[in-house]
Amino acid sequence: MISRIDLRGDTLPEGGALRDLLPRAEFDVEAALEKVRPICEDVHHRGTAALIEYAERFDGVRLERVRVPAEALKEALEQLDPQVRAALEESIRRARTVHRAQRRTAHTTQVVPGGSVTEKWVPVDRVGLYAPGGRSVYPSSVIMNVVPAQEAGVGSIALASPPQADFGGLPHPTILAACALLGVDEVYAVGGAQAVAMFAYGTTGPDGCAPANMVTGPGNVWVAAAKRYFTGRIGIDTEAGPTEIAVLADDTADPVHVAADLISQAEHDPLAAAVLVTDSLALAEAVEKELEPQVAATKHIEDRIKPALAGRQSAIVLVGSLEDGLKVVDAYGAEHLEIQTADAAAVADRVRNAGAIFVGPWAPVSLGDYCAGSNHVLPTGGCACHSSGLSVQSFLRGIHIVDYTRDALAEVTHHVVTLAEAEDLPAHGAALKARFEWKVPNA
Ligand code: HSO
Ligand code: ZN
Repeated sequence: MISRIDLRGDTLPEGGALRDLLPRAEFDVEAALEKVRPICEDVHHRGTAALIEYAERFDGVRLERVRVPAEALKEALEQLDPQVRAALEESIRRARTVHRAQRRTAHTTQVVPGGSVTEKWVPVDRVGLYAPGGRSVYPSSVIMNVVPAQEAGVGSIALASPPQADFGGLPHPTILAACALLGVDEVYAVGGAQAVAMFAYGTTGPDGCAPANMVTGPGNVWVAAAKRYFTGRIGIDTEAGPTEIAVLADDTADPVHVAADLISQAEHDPLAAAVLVTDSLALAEAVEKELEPQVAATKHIEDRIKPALAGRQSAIVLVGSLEDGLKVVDAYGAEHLEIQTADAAAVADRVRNAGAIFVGPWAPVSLGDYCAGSNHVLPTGGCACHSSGLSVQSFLRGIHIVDYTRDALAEVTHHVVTLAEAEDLPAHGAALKARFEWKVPNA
């Protein structure tokens, strides 16, 4: 059901060469971009009329309007199963606790007497959040996007999610209920690339949506392509490819837990990746054995879990030592990395590349998906080597405020002039000289 990559006995190659030995899903955003471009431009030119047309074409729904009425949000919350409501509330509470602690305050550095630089943190004005529909109706992702934006102080938050034929053209009721719980009242029944275009360009008219400065949230390859299309014009979180779990485990790990955790993320998508990295052949064999009955006992077997585990993006990677295991997980840069080894905290401490790290037997990825307090919007496809998961910081801009007195400027003028001349930009230097009767200090 899952292939093996045996790296024992070899000296591991470094960096990119090691990464090339490891499994990864094909996620061709560039190819999708071709199809997405005309859709985005159509939304630009025709606004809501285009959105209504795409809802019919892609979602099979004839919409009168795209803005979800306030009563629909209220009703979705009233009809929400009380246990689901309690679980969502707990998830929100924990996420708020963690994200509130991430807030930054302004900091002033006195560079020289009379010269200071302050860094202040300002939230973006308006954010558009995307919540997928179809196979992935995840109210938990609404929480993971909305909470950090709110805690950052973003003043205007709108959400888009595809219209569902089964729910009278509204987004899924649990998505609406999550919005109501979080106090998000501007919601659009718009899906896919067209939702990103709606936020990027804005639309006018009675159901118009004001343009947003940023778009965040998971989605399929079309959503990722639209985010790439608008990068530069708006801010994005990440392009969010298929989910990945890597488990670094030794012979102390419980194969039942490891198999269950691999399956848990394989459940998302046939392209989801499940990778076990271990120095224990006995564990590898036990996990392989354990996968069969556990897969057979769960739900989305044929359409997602089996293709995900059997796909080229998943594997059991055998390594000669835990040291090599660490090199492998760093080269892979998993979205989620579990450490199931002796002294797991010390091993976790040494990991450099991962979206989030789950330490020891009692912190499975599923906990982080819902109720750890951590964020589940994380870099995929190896982007953990350069990017972080969604946080309060994602929605803030750090602005430097430069404040110098006359004396402090005079004291450094000769250095500025020298550098300006070295760069053949004399007018830069002249901007300072114009303020003084120029004389090289200490000359
Ligand atoms: N594991 C997914 C998030 C998710 N899981 C939503 C369940 N619902 C990507 O981090
Ligand atoms: Zn998940």
